[in-house]
Amino acid sequence: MAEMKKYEPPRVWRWEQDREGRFASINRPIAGPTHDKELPVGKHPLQLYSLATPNGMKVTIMLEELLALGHQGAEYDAYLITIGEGDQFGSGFVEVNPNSKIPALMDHSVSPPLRLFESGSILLYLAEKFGALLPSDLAGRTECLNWLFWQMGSGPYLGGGFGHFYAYAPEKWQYPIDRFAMETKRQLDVLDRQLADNRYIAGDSYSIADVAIWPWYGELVLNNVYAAAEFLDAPSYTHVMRWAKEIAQRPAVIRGSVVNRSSGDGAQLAERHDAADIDRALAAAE
Ligand SMILES: N[C@@H](CCC(=O)N[C@@H](CS)C(=O)NCC(=O)O)C(=O)O
Repeated sequence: MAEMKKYEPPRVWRWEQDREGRFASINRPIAGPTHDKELPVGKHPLQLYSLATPNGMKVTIMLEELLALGHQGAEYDAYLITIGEGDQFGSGFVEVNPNSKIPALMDHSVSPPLRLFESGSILLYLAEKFGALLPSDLAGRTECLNWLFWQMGSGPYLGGGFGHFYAYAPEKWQYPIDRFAMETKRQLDVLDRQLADNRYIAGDSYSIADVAIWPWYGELVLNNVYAAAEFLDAPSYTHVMRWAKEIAQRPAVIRGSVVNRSSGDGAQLAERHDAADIDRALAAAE
């Protein structure tokens, strides 16, 4: 194991722009745009600016689920935001999401158009707009939102914590990997216990809780995130595994997962403007 370098924090932290690391070229301690760039606007009511990371997949899966349910108002154009090249710091993107992170959505079906950022806010907005994937009774709705917000709070320990130090950091350091593997396994156990008694995360029906949680925790146990399934002993979470495999088969999940994907194995579709774009991308990958 590599020793962690001894570090004496200075009195005031300063930004060293030449620091090493996979995200060193895009990480900044300041907000706001770095360059002027307008966003394209297509023909549909919903305009998505995103990338097929787990956070991005939540929204494309949700939109494909809504279309599968027959909600034509959920038609969307999806444009690629390449975060590794800093597209999230373009002026047009920052106007939609001042936090400079994908996914970001504009709803042009209302006047004036509405901006949406934070995947949880986007899922809740779409669920309410179309009356879908969110139980309408108080108890069901509350439990669904408990789990939606659980994902928003827990995900950064998996992504920014475990995933960063296990897969992306310049060296493998035991201290942060131990700390975040412990927390990630605890979270998987939380889900496993919930899914032991429930078919879906929030009960008997598939909901935005599943849409939010699957791209992170389902994909993690299926070994599609961080190549860490063996390290975390994913097969031991039998209920999470059962649920992850079931969700992975849903046509809307298969369709939504390829949108705004421009690298990696399997089907890719940088931009989506209608259903046939996805059909073509899936057919080409067969
Ligand atoms: N809490 C946010 C997290 C979004 C997020 O972290 N997006 C990442 C990609 S998965 C991103 O855009 N990173 C670019 C950056 O940090 O500059 C959400 O759920 O929407």
